[in-house]
Amino acid sequence: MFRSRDVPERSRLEVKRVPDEKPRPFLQIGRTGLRLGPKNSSRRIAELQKQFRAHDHVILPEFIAADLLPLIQRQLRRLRFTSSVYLFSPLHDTADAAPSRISEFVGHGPISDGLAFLLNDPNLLAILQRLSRSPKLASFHGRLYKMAAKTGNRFDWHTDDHSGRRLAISINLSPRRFMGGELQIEQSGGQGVIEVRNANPGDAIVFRGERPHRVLPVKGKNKKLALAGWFYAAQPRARKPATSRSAIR
Ligand SMILES: O=C(O)CCC(=O)C(=O)O
Repeated sequence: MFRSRDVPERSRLEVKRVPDEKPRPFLQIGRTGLRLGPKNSSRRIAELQKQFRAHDHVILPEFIAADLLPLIQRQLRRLRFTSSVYLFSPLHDTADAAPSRISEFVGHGPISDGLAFLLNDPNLLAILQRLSRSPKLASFHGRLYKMAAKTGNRFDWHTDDHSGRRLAISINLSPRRFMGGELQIEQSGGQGVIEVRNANPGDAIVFRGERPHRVLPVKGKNKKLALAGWFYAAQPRARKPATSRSAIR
């Protein structure tokens, strides 16, 4: 559980923006399954481990490879979205005293099951476990969400350190580049807030969900479509429904 003494006043923390870069893809899911960069894997994993330890996240460029992404995006067009609102207990600091609010449109369709299958690949779980130096990662569960400027949804500050969640991921599946929707993560030791964008469709951010984090609203006309979820210590049990849910389309 999140403890008040860990939390400096968030509004006073400096925000460091991680510049958009285009490093070579290393770990990818493509039409033929999981792909790991052919050369120097151990060196790349060591670099990623270092980055993860220092910054509480790593970016995996083109995590969904170019030969698979358009097929997924085609399926995403057929998704039915429902709106959900989750309320989290306040993170105990003076800047965020109100309950945190996660307001999202969640997509349901066969593609959700397909992506869940791909992200439960035991080899992927083992690599991410190594990269993040997590204890055993046994399964993945996530959901597809969309954010648009006109609906104004955002994820307020919250933590994901419950229900056996050990590691978080957010994969950008948007058909077009969007503005806003950045992920901010409060770093440990009062080091400030780091702001990350997985700007290119297919890119993923793997991050320490136990650190307080939030997603800023999307701006402009293009929406954000993402698969966000968690790697768990065990096979997840049946989940509770959201606190409010209504079909919108
Ligand atoms: O999609 C993201 O960037 C983060 C999502 C998130 O914070 C969550 O699902 O709890």
